[in-house]
Amino acid sequence: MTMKVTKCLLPLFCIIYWCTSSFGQGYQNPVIPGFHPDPSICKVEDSYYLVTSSFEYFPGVPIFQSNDLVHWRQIGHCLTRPSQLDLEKSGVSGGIYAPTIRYHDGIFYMATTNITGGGNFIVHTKDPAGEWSDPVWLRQGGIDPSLYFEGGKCYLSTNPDNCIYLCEINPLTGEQISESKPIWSGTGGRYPEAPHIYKKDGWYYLLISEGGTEYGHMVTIARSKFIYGPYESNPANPILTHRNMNAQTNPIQGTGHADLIQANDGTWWMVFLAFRPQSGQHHLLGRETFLSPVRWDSDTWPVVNGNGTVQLQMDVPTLPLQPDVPKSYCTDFNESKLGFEWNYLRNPQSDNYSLSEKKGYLHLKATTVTLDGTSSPTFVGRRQEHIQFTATVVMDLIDAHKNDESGITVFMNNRSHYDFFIKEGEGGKRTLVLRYRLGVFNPIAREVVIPRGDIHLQVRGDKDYYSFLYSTDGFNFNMLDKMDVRYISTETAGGFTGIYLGLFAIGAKPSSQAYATVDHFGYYPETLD
Ligand code: 6LW
Repeated sequence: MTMKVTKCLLPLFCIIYWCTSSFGQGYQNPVIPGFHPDPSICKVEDSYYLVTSSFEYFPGVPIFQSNDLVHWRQIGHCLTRPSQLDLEKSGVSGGIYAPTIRYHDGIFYMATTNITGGGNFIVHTKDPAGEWSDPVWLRQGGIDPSLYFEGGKCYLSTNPDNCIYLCEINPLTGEQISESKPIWSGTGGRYPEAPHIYKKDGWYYLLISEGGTEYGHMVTIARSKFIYGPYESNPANPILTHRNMNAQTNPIQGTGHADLIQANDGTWWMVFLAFRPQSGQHHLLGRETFLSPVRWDSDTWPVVNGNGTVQLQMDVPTLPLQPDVPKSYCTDFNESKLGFEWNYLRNPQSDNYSLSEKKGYLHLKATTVTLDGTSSPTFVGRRQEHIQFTATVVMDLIDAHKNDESGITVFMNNRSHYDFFIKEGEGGKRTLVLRYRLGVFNPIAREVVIPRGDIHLQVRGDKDYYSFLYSTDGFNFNMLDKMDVRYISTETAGGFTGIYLGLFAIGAKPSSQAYATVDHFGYYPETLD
């Protein structure tokens, strides 16, 4: 065990990267990098809480906490039990769509949609880092449920029929108390969605997104003296978009799906999603969470960062920036639980994963469920958060028979992934394989013979390629091959998610007793991209 701890501290295996923290002004976007779309935010005293969508991954709806809106720390997930989150058979970007988080009268509420089954629902808790309630289901259809509390009432908005609808509900039972009424269909952009209502200076403001979650994405706003309208559109809409000429070469694209928050010092801020194209017009990291200051004077419309565009490096005054805790990207599997960054695909079979068989090792039991279907394979992964990174895993495959396999996958979804793995051959022969799944194609790209025992598998990401390297000693790495990022990008693969780096084990036969022993896993960014 001492050996393992020492190994993990070696900079070659694990870089502990100190997040930039300062007390000056300015910050780096995205504030939560990697696949973290559809952010929603609320505040309790000096603490901010933020949730994002999670689709076919389990647990669902990661929740983050911050004191300065710039540095976010994950404190858990809202949906941790199968009774809250049934992901059975959820295919590409099934499962959990956009969540909303609100705090009212000592209770946190999170409303979201399970698109694969059940529709819109709410869970609640008094402790956002602890367990959340079982769901109460909502009658009003559409997606992107949002809650607005006022005077003992709770209003629900969603977007059935390409229009934002509003009704009154009981958020603890889900019961609908008033008829659903259409209130605004936006400025004419496709997919009016992501509604949130705020009250300011005697006006109800209705913030939505339009244009779809692609290059035409935009945030628009309307207001009314009455909650059910009529809503008048802001003449300066959209208030945030990168679809125009002034953002043509901006490395951030697809800005939309926003939520607003007023800090205790009176300043207003917007969190929203966007993506960072690479290798031409392709994005791999999914839609990420960004932050922008908002100027919102009395009785006027909100203005996002001056002209409705944002930058990676935001040179603006911030809240007092808190010194961040050092962020470790290395997992040595010494703890009794995996960190919050690790997720499963759909509802996992818990006895296929163990951290207790051998101290300091993750055991992955091979099953016949592959990465290509809609059942839950033996897979546990973390997000790619940076365009340039290196990830190294040290692992072995035990008690394997012919064609059992285990390794690391660069996984966009069940139809688009690159798999790099140890494969058991005949008579003790063992190979290392690079295989790709691109739609209906599933060929082996490369295969080499390797010795038995621990092997270091390394994936390096850059703007254009994923490179796959291996080593038997952890110092000398050989390149097996590299694969083009574009074939598994969102533009090619479709869906709403981003790349996961996943550890997996697959048995060729139901009788397989094979399991992988994972010694440690290091992920580190090469640059602060
Ligand atoms: C989400 C919708 C959207 O529900 O994408 O970009 C959908 N916005 O509001 C899935 O994330």
